[in-house]
Amino acid sequence: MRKKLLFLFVFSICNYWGQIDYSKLIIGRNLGTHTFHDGLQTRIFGFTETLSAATKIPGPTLYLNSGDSVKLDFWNMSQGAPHTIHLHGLDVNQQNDGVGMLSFEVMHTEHGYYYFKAPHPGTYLYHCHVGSTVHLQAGMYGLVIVRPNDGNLLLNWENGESYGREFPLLASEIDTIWHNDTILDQEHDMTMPLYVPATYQPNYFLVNGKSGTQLSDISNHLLALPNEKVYMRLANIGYYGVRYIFPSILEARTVASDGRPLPAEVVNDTIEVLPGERYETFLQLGMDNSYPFTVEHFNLNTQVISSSQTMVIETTFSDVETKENLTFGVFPNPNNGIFEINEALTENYQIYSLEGKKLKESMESPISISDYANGSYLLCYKGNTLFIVKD
Ligand SMILES: [Cu+2]
Repeated sequence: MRKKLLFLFVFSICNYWGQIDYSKLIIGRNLGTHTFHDGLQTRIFGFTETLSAATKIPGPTLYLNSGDSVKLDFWNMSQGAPHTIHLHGLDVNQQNDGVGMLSFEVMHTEHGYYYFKAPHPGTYLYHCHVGSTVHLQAGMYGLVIVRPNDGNLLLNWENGESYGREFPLLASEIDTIWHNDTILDQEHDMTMPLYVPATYQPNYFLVNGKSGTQLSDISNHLLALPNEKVYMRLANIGYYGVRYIFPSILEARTVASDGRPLPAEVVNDTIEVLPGERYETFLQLGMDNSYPFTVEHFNLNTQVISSSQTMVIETTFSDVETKENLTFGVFPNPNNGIFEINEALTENYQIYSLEGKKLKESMESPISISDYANGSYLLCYKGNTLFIVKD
């Protein structure tokens, strides 16, 4: 009996660690340059995926599937300070949690493995935990996104709600005085203060590493198809609060926080994301060309808003990334105007002209556009938009 138990124990251990579903090399570096919207350049620390890649704010997003056994192979190529990877919000054990004194630090030219399971779909963070807030402020942070277990790109969790496209937004800020004078000029001084100073006064406010006029610049518009339902993954890794204010027409519904579904969705156009928090919010786009929204950074002690910036969701028929994993398709190609959706209909579909006029809303199957003029139309179903052509 005892032998059998021992065998089972050894087998289950081997099985647990033997099957790595997701393995990734991450490199920590102390040499990077960040350019702000006004042209100011500052040195940063950061994470990259390859030795030749430039260090950027934020670091690479890690995309996992729920249930994955994950191995991160972390190399410190920093020319000095030790680094770690703290997996913020993920249920990892202490050894793999990346809090230096409680697990391990990775020294210069050395590497270490982080192992964990990712059972809950959602939005998470990772950052270096050395000096607690100090290396983080220097630029060592990024997002972890856990998808449903089948890797579905367009569903928030198993048996969850589908969407046409997602936009992860990671907010942060930089006080260039503290950043340069305290952190980067004294990076080898282990007596430097490990907390956010009372004089902390960020002068650059970032979302996905972009600041100021960059955020509303056309090159940084978030592109979607008309009528898509989009999923915002709103995260904050700064020390200020962040407030997103969406236009009411987008019917913002927040359905998850910190990697767990909320007991009930919260319908509110304003979503506050405090340091370390993550929220997941649906927006229903219409046929307008653009949907500007506001992002504010505010001081947590005084509530004073230090920055108010505009970002834009733009609807377009071109330049939108192709979807590799659309949740539905149609057959046959509807060039004679009669076709079906390749799954049992559970809700209405809508057909729009390219000018945005709704031509039909129905659950009728097969779908007929045979009495429409030849040309392209949009078929919207479960938050996804598909082009259909009658010729
Ligand atoms: Cu570090």
